[in-house]
Amino acid sequence: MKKINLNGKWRFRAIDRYKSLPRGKRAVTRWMKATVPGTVHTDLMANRQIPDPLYRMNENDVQWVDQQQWAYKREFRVPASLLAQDDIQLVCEGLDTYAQIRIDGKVVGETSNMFVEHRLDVKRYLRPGKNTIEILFDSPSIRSKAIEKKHGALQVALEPHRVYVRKAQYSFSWDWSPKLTTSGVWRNISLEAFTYARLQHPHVKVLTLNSREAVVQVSVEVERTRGAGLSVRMLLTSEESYAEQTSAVRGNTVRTTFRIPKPKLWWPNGCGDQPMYNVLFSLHKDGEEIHRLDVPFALRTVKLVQEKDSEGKSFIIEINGKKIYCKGANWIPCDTFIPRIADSTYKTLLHLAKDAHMNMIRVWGGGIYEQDIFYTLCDRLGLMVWQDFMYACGEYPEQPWFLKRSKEEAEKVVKRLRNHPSIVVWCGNNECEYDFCTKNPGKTADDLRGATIFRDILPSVVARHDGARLYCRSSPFGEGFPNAESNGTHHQWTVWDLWKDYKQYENDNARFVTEFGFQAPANRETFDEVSIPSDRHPQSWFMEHHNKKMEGPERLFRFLSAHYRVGTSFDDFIYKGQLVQADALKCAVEHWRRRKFRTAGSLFWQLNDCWPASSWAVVDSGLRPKAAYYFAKRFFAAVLLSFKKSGNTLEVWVTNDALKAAPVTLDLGFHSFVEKRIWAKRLKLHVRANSSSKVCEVDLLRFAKHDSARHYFSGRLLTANGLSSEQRYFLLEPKHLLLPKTRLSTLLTTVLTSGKHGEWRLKIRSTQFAKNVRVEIHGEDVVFDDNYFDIDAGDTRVVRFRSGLTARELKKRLKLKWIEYHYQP
Ligand code: BMA
Repeated sequence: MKKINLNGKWRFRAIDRYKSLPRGKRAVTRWMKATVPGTVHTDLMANRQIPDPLYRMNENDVQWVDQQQWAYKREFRVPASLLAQDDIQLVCEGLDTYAQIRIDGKVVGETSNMFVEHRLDVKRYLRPGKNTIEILFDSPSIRSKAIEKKHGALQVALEPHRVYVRKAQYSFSWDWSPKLTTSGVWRNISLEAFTYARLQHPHVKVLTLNSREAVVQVSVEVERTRGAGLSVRMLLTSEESYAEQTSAVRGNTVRTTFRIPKPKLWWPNGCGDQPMYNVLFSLHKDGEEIHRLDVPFALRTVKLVQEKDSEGKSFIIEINGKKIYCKGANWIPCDTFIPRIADSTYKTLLHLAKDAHMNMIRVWGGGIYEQDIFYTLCDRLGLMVWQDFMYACGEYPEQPWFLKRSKEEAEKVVKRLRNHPSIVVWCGNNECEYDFCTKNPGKTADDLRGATIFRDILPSVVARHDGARLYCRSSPFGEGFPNAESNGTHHQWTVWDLWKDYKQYENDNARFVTEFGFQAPANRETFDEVSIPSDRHPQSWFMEHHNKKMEGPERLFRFLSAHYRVGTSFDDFIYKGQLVQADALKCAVEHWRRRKFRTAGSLFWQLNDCWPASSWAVVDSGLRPKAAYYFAKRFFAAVLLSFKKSGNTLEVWVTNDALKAAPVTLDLGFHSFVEKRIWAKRLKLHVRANSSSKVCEVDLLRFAKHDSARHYFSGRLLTANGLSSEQRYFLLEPKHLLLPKTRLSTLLTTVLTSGKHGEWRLKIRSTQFAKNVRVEIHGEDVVFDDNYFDIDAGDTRVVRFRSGLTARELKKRLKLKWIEYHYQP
């Protein structure tokens, strides 16, 4: 196998065909420098032809970009030795989207699906020496609108023509995404040449698995041009095991079975390790290796438990025979311009997810089938992946050409991703049936245009080419109404979207919640990067532009005013706005975790963002966590303490996600804001493995004589590993609490100074009760081990972080903020 990489320096220009340019703007038809992989927008930016579309309101001024056709070209040299090979393929891992590919002026292929790899046979077009490749991109919007005109508009949320084009749907705008419809060579491009044969589509499938033995079926397809005497060697390795088999190539597939004694199982984060195995496939011709593929995999089983019960039917994911409560978040593409996303962005986000005790990430259906690094990291970090197919919020065409494209896409995607142990669910789409049935009362999911794809095509592709994972028709989906609470999966959007406040979450008894969420502004530094000082007001045009939800900005105030005192300071708006989001997600998750396993999953909307905005993300596009991220670290804790008010009783619950029982100590307290503790109680408990139960009740009437604006309850749960969970219960909304004036003093110490980043410990002491203390190192992006926490009167709190700054610098830049009402007793 020989490879010529065609990434790197290209040239590009507009083709003067569509004239819809803004007045005064001339088409950019001279050749300019381009970078591949990339997008037209990022190349135009690099050539100073457009300003940064994410800055201020620039998005509005660059809408002409996707109304043009664009040409990309480069030259490359073909050595004679390459032409001597049997077959030469142009491998385009991703073309966005309507592309015509030419070599030396001759059309070698046309593509119309950005999600999949295209391989084109190009040998007959190549000459020894210099060759030119040119790729012409048609306007995705103009093209899809023309197709829509021909075939008719479907019932679709947002831009309706988008469903006709197999392209990331958020790129046509979403309720968190700007409308920046991209084009370009967005993944690697290369030439691959081979003689006799090459390997493709490896598959490692776990047939049976128990503690004594795993049986795995290993197969690979062989694409052949000619030749006898071919064989495939399959070498299975792990830290301890080694096994090998060689098979002669007869048909198109080579298959064998391996038995692995004492298998090491792959577990979701929090339940065990993620040991990986590997199969090395090597193809030999007359004893000489001509191609090899290396395939990491892991051993685990997935089962969905759907059993009838008093509430309807369960929806529980079992891994290796153990029920797993799924904790996590929804994932969207982490930039408007995907090719510029660095690997480090994936690492940062997924490590943040793991550190917050998440074990599942849902790749949402309006984005992309993610880059390889995403799945590799999820495999290693124990993050189960709920993988949607890329269809969202609408009907989809059912013309034969579209169904064919859907099937081919699914086959390529499943074959590409099926060896990743992290992927546990394939899901047909996002909200198509739910949207349709809501808008068309009396109709069923089968009446949806596109049902053929989600009901028939996708599950049969999954069964045929994978066969070891779950398939769900949509998220949400279940029997009866697609968003029923009694069975299947559920999206909870009454709260926030329909303007209801978060306490309503406690009335939702869904079986597995794949979406619910609450908006909050991004962090100050993230907005600062794309704004000017006059933009930095909660109600500026900028802030409204950077919130894509209809009436999103208004809702931020509605919920802020329900819980916190409202001012117009920008910083206060961000700080408190983030606290409302954090409180909301906490309320929901704690409720659903108490219901374990009647509710068996809580995935909030959304982990990340694609641009600087007010949105449902808990980590903003600058990769800066919002308050809700730190709350998630606490509400997803393996052993969680939570309070639930029921009449005049405060129920105390312990939820244990560990697969082991745990002895714990529970400390309860009742405090005033200015004294340490008025009442205390200690309980020694034994919490069962993988369970949730009410461990005691506190009679609130006993405390009725104390002013509810000045007192609160606290709880601390200690396991053998130390503090596992901590809670406070306030009798009133924060806006009505009579919080005292307090003084916070700090002490900074080094834990470790070796390496690039020193490790620091910051002790914070508060004279009186301090609510939601935010620690910040001004101008430095620091992720703390905890933040936005409360400190009881006279108590000390320690936070840890890493930073390369000196102690002097850190002290200078240290800023603390908390809810100050300056109430003087
Ligand atoms: C659901 C998602 C997304 C959307 C989000 C927030 O509908 O599936 O389509 O962005 O809610 O409104």
